[in-house]
Amino acid sequence: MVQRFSTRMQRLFSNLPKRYLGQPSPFTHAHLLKPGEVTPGLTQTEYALRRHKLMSNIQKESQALGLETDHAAVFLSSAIMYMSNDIPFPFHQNNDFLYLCGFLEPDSILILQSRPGHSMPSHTATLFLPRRDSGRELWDGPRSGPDGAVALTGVDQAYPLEEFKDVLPRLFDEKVTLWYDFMRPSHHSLHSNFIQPLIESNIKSKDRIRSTRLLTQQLRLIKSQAEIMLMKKAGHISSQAFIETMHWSKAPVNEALIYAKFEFECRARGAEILAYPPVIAGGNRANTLHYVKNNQIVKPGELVLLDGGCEASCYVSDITRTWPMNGKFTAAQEELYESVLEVQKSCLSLCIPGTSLENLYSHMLTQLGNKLKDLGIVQKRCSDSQFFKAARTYCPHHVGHYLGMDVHDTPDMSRSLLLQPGMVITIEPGIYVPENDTEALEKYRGMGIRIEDDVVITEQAPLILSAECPKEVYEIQQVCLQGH
Ligand SMILES: [Mn+2]
Repeated sequence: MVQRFSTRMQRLFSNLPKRYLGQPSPFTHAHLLKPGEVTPGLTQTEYALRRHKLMSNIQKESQALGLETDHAAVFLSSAIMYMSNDIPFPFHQNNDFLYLCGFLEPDSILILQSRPGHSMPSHTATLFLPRRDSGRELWDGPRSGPDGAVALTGVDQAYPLEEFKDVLPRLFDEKVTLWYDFMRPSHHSLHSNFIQPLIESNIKSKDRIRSTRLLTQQLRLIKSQAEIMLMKKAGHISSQAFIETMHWSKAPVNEALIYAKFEFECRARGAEILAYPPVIAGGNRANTLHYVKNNQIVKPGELVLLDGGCEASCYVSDITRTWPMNGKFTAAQEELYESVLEVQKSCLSLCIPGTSLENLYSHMLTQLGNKLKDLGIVQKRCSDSQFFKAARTYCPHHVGHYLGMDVHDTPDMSRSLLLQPGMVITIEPGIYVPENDTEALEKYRGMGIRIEDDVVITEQAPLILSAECPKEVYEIQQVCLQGH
């Protein structure tokens, strides 16, 4: 099968139009893509295997349900979002759609159809996409068109979007189960123009519409070797950006400037965009967990918490570091910081197959409870359950989440799932002591500390994707004061 794919791939590459497509191609962007790659680091073969696995899982599920129908899985791209009239936001593709075909244009549909007379996972992959239009391309840039899309992505066939309306009714005329994310369609107008009317006019067939949410997330949960290489790249870029930002930042400084510096350092290293609006919180503002205003002055002697990460080649990183703005921790800052760091390392050492994010969360709360007792933040005479409760008060968020193409990746996958090699998670304990917390020792008030790393589960020791990013007290002080 691999031979068949690679021969086909070579043929398709040689057919690649020698013109700009709607996204980088190995012909136009040889600095980003090797021959046979659809997006950087991911080949046509890898995308074809993803579709093959999806159809194989659909087959298993339909067998379990006793469905004796043909199958069609439909995935919508994202739509362009507008900031104001005619002014688009940077386009971001729907990641389920992207995962299955690597196509980066808006207003497109991927359909995977079982082949009548053939057993699954054998299927036909078809893209419907915006037709070439010199008027629109003058404004928005080149489009791939059906020929470019087939040659680049390796799907079986592609047609202009308007032809989709001719295909869709057939899905219900014939005996077909439609697999489609009807609860959260990623493209409102494609959904309401094409698919919603069909679903509504076929009420009796509702049992023939099944969600793809869990199916795609189950695949995306376990990363391939190629995906882990891309996540390593994202972790490397973000870690280097942290080092540069830590070294450069001197108080007093506006959080906005730290934001700009961090984003610059990520993009200068090849990241396309930041993965999410970063939190850059000086002093007590670190106690606002989603502080993204980033517009206040960080004063000398204060800690700054930076929760940020880049997106590079469609994969993200998510790192948090907390460091002292004048380069040296005060005694109280160091006590609190070392406590969080010890808990974080303890959680990291447990990131092995067979445990779960929920188990790690319980472990974090127990460890944090002990630290709160040792630090004197919670009265020593409390009971164990009170320490546990205090840990939840001083760390109101979870220990971590799955990571991948999205920051909060595969959100419908339970945190009770046993970790397996190929899963990627974050580990991010924190202690937050608001300045108005009169219960806490005064010296700790107004500090919020979180330390977050990205971790690949392997058969052996966990692989820390953000390992280059300093977190020991002496390392941080060295980077801040002396450079690197
Ligand atoms: Mn996170």
